[in-house]
Amino acid sequence: MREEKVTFCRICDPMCGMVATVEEGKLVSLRPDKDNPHSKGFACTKGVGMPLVVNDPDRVTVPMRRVGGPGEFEPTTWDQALSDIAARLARLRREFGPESIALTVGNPLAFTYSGVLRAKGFQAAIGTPWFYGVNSEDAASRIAATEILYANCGHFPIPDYCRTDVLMLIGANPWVSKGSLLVDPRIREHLSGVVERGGRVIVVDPRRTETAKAFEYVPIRAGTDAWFLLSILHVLVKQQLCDEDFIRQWTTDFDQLRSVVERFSPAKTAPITGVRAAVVTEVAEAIGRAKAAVVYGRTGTCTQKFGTLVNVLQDYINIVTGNLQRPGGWVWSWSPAIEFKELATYDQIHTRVSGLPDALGMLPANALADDILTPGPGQIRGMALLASNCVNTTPNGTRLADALSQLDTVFALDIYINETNRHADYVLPVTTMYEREDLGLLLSGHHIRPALQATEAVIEPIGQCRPEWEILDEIARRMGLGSADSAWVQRQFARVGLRTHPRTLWDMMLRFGKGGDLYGLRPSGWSWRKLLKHAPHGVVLHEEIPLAPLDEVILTPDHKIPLADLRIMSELARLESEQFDTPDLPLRLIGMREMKSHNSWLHNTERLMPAARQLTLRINPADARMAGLAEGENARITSRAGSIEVPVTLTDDLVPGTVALPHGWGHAGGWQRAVAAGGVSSNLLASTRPEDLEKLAAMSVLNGIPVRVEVAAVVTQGDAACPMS
Ligand SMILES: Nc1nc2c(c(=O)[nH]1)N[C@H]1C(S)=C(S)[C@@H](COP(=O)(O)OP(=O)(O)OC[C@H]3O[C@@H](n4cnc5c(=O)[nH]c(N)nc54)[C@H](O)[C@@H]3O)O[C@H]1N2
Ligand SMILES: Nc1nc2c(c(=O)[nH]1)N[C@H]1C(S)=C(S)[C@@H](COP(=O)(O)OP(=O)(O)OC[C@H]3O[C@@H](n4cnc5c(=O)[nH]c(N)nc54)[C@H](O)[C@@H]3O)O[C@H]1N2
Ligand code: SF4
Ligand SMILES: [Mo]
Repeated sequence: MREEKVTFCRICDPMCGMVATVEEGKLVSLRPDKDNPHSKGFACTKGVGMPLVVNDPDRVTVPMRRVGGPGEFEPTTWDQALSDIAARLARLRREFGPESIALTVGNPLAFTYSGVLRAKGFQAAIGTPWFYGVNSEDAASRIAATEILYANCGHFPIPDYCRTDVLMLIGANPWVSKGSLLVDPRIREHLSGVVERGGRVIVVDPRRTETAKAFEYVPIRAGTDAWFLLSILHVLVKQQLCDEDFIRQWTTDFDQLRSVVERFSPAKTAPITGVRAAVVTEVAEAIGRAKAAVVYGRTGTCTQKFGTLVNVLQDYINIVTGNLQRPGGWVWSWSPAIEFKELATYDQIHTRVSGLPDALGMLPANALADDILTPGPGQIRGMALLASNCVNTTPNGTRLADALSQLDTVFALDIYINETNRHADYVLPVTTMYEREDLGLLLSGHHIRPALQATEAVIEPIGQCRPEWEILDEIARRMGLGSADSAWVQRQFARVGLRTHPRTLWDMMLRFGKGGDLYGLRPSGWSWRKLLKHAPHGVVLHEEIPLAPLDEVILTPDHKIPLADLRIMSELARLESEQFDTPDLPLRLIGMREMKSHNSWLHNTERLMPAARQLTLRINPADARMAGLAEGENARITSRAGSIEVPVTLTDDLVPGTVALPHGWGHAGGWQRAVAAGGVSSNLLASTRPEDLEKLAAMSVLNGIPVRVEVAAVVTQGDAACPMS
């Protein structure tokens, strides 16, 4: 039988509508859903390629138990795996306390509502403070900045570009990434719309990216954004382009900020940033004079040495120009659901060895190896890896892999055996997005056009796969903890057989929210069931973001934004004493995302990894010439943390002095095509040493890493056999 089922993609933030074709219970194809009012027929190549992942013969579809060295697994039964994991974790918990067990979560977990709920519940049931994840390679600095400025780190502002006149994108490449920490499948159309309306889009990036090619481009030297933004603020202040009324009403300590930015004239910052003073002045004037303007940055500005400071400076521009929470500015979107305020913490929990801060309850994954390997109280001995490939996606994977292999018990929930979980004792097979139901609420406060969609599972689980939540529930039950529910009461009910389905809680989050039906009291509102029945293609709730009053989003005690927080002032002092030149490592390494990659996990299909595709270092011809490298030749890249070899691609897209290398390559494990594609993890060049991390959010520095690039030594057979010679 052939059926078509309406659903949506959950690989990345836009959550594009899809129509799935299912034949005899098999997902055979996906196409963009033209009737979806949110994505209106858009979907990318990764999204429509998902059937190849769902049906991938390399996928883990039965529980796997490790029987030898890394990656040596044999199939086992669910019962054996669950009993053994539960017994071993229960013993660790009894003998060494709950803090001997940690969880590490990866990005795909954020796209399974039930997985997220039960991951937090599993943590609560065990009673461990240790919940690690890739925030430290992604958004922790955004979270820290949002807390420092607005005491509201659970809800970030987004750029209201559908109504703006000037948009400055700094460290973001939405043409490829499709937008991040904002939800907008029509982002290309909306950004182009700014220019069509007579406005401007200015892209500040060390690489002339796909986005930069579509708009105005300001090249910048990697890692120097703080100086650039300070000089923009300098011009805004000097030329009296600030909104004095707004500043008076909604901020404190503007005078202090003014005296700081006075020291950063465009003439002074130009030699550091490579952005000419005239360009800085022109951009600042455009922002300052526009009716509505907004600055938006993303991973390029988050994962750098001054990541939190840079995020704060971006917001300062939005704030002092009065563009906060006004049409076309930097705004808090409207969420139809209840928000998780209790998860909104920053700097409340700290890693055990170096005391690094959490961001939204998540500890930096770059601290994992230390926290596992350092003996003493709270040492980690057991680990749950939930949709994580941290050995590849966080710095110094070699040491982390070594640390994981020394743990007493590790289990992973994944669809593949990857570089990380090949060191686990068990890899348990989970459903993909098309084998489970969902209601996309987790990013519902970040929509450019607030929308809702729910989906049933499109096909039955493949093989013996189970959804994450059922597995975590069962392990907790066998450990004698009742279930993996967050609430103690629910865990007690589960002990007597009364289990709560995660859907009940999630539905409640919607029904009690601003877009909910209040269980019948608000008939125009929505519930999960009503969405499935009356809006299977999804529903757009507002064409434009309804803006809440400022005192509902600025949650500091006086509802004012501190412009001279001590943490930021001390980062500014550190910036001013920064020695930027590193003559032995003259170039700066940045990352880059490719259309056919998604972090580390979509490299195993022919569609996305055709035979000819390979990892290369992008380098400006002038830098290549200096290094003696020609197109396609092998380069050795050396940073303070490590050294790797990759062939080069020469391109004028990069400003001289900066080189770019995609992350997520260099595979091991069960994904054979990915392994065969070769390459190496760019994160071997990044550092996990606490003194090398960004100071306020413990960000890994992944952009602006000082490196040296030279011709790779030709390795002969004899050399390879004797690496010490
Ligand atoms: N150098 C450098 N490093 C980076 C970045 C960078 O820009 N530069 N970016 C960082 C960012 S922003 C992120 S988000 C991280 C991502 O880092 P990670 O989350 O560690 O890596 P991913 O490749 O996203 O996938 C993790 C695993 O999830 C599995 N998976 C896929 N779908 C599912 C599912 O439905 N359920 C389960 N249980 N597992 C699933 C995949 O098979 C994969 O093994 O990488 C970070 N690392
Ligand atoms: N195709 C694809 N799409 C993805 C992903 C993927 O891996 N592949 N990952 C998804 C995930 S998990 C996330 S978090 C988002 C991220 O979404 P984005 O942040 O929009 O994606 P990036 O391409 O990493 O954009 C970062 C940009 O910062 C630039 N940059 C690097 N260093 C600096 C610097 O020092 N200063 C400035 N100003 N710019 C700098 C880079 O050149 C790059 O253009 O993308 C998501 N979408
Ligand atoms: S943009 Fe993201 S959500 Fe949309 S189809 Fe592509 S991968 Fe899926
Ligand atoms: Mo990410």
